[in-house]
Amino acid sequence: MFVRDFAWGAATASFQIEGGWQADGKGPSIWDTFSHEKGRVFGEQNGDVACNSYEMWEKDLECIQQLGLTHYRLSLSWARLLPDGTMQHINDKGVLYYNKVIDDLLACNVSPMVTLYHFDLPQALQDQGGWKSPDIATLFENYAKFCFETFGDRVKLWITINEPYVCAKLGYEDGIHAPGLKEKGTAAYLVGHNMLRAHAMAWHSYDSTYRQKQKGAVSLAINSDWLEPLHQDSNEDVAAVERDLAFTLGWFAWPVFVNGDYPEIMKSAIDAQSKKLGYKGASRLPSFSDDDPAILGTADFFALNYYTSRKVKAGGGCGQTLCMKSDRDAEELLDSSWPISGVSWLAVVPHGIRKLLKYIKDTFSNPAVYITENGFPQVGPLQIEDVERCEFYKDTIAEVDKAIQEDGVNVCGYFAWSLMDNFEWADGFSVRFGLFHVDFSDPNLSRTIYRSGREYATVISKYKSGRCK
Ligand code: PNW
Repeated sequence: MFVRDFAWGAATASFQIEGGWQADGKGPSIWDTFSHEKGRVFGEQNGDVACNSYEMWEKDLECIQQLGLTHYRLSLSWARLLPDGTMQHINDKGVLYYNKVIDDLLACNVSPMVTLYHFDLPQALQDQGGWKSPDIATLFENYAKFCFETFGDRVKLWITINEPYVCAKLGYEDGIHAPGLKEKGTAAYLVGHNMLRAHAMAWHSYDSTYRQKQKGAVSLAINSDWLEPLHQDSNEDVAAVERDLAFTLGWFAWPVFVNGDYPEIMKSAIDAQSKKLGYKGASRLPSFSDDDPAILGTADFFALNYYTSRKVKAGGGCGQTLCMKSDRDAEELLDSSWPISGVSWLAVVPHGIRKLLKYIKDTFSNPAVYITENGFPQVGPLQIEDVERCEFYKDTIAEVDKAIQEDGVNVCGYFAWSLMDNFEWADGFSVRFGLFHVDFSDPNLSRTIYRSGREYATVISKYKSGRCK
């Protein structure tokens, strides 16, 4: 059963919805740069306008009210608040904008969950090395402190960094997200390392300076698929699952929740591969030193983004060159019995969320868990009657319910991705994750509720009614 104070939310991210990319003194972010380059995003689309939430926040609020959400997860645009990423210059208009959003939410009895970083680094910081530079951790800490100071009297749930795995892998290994680098087998580990340092410094500063007064909670959002061996009875496949989990969920969850360090299996696999390929120099996976902030214990809850599941077997590397895929020596496959959604990476596997939640409970000492993202994409012709997505949410929420009731997982909230159709990164506007449809061909960018939005509202009102009139 979902308890009365269970958080029923929907999530968005600044770059994906706001537009106003140059409005009122905002500085450019790496996604502005990236999406303005040819060949990066589907149809050469960009986030210049997106859902225009910068000007149309009231419309978003109407959607939030229509769903009856108890919580709304949004992210702050670092470059809207601090145009060059540093405290040299504070953009008051940006502060005003987020103050209004937060105040309006609270006036409607909706609690904000605020992400500080959701993929959109100020370009000025990228120009100084971005997440590859160790200096980024202090710059992020200063930005985080500024946000705690400015908004923390009203915001009680914070996410420092959204999906460090996706930032590092897609941005620096695969090159399909900003900043579009393909420095295989090296940069992503460094980026992940600096993200962990940055996250930990922000958490420590909240803990020492703001917690007592503001009484909030801070975590980082970790994305993970549920992984199963291709053949249950194959020891090789079982071992491949363990490696793959270490390289995805474990990469960020081990340091924060288990022992302050990367999983042993990840460290040894990377070093073995370096040796095999004659890679000279320090380990490609940096180690934490005494000068680094303590990483262990720097999360007040577990924030999970879950979308899909995979079957795993050993192998699938990239030959004699360095790459993460060879390091992990695990190949992810789809199961033919799992339906594929509109996008190739998202197989529909609702039972995976229950298994993953149980795994998190058992592995990380039964933490409080917020499911900070989960959703289903639509591509091709618009279907306002999105029956497949309705099934997806119904089945997934039922699995979360079982995880709570039967497995005793301490799930505190569920956030659907996303409140409305938006800029889906490299897929532009061609992939729609919304509970509301946004008509991007209409100058008014009108929002229309999907059937899944109506059904989600019914679910919410069943458990909690009358919060938002
Ligand atoms: C998450 N992939 O990112 C993000 O947090 C959201 O901003 C995004 O819109 C949502 O999932 C849906 O994609 C991902 O290619 C982006 O595997 C790409 C992938 C996974 C997650």
